Amino acid sequence: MNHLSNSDQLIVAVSKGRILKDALPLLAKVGVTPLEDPGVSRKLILETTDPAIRLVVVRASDVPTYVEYGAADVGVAGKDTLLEYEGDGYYEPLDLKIARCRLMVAGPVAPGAPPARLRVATKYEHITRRWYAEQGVQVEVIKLYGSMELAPLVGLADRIVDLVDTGNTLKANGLAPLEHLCDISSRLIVNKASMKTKHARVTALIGALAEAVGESSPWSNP
Ligand code: PRT
Ligand code: MG
Repeated sequence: MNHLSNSDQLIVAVSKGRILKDALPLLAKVGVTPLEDPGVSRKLILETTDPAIRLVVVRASDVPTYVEYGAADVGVAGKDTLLEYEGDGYYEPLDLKIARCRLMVAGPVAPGAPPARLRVATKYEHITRRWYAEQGVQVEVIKLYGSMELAPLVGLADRIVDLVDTGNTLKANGLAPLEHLCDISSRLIVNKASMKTKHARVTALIGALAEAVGESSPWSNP
């Protein structure tokens, strides 16, 4: 049985950090502004100016989990996070075109002789394995949780797979971009059950956001 009182309420999970920073102005355009500053408030669930929408601000890599399990109806997450998550328990109806960057292989500007088997350090273990498997290249993938750029400098890895925006971080560490895996931006994702049970609310939000990002055909492609 559905909780009828909940059928009109949406919970939106947004990645904290830079995605939240870019998502807040977009949400404001569709009438959704948190009543308390998420940067200051200690509350984990924030009421917004839309009485039917509440925000939860969570770690980037947790957004698809919240949405897949229906703890949030809708989420905002980087395509990098979604590709790494490898789940299909949600729809991905809209490219929000925020927090854009590129996922790249990078390595030292002046590399030594290449080893028989490259060691690649990354936070994106699955994406990296798939990428090199597609090329038929055998690599050793070393999972890191941050500061990938450090790995080649201290001999932990020959390459890294990381996000690049301006390229300044690579440059500052004597690294250069070598291969482009894909372009990244943040996406709107939707819980599959919510799409049915809260259809009107969910599609209204998708439509409003689509318009806000200049997308003409809102919900054409479930
Ligand atoms: O805390 P947690 O580990 O969960 O996440 P996080 O600290 O990585 O979160 P945050 O706030 O950095 O946001 C991560 C999300 O923002 C990513 O999943 C992307 O979808 C998006 N995004 C967009 C970026 C960048 N651009 C970006 N440039 N995330 C990270 N970077 C980093 C990159 O990893 C590198 O260290 O910025 C550096 C490169 O920037 P440039 O300008 O020097 O090239
Ligand atoms: Mg962080």
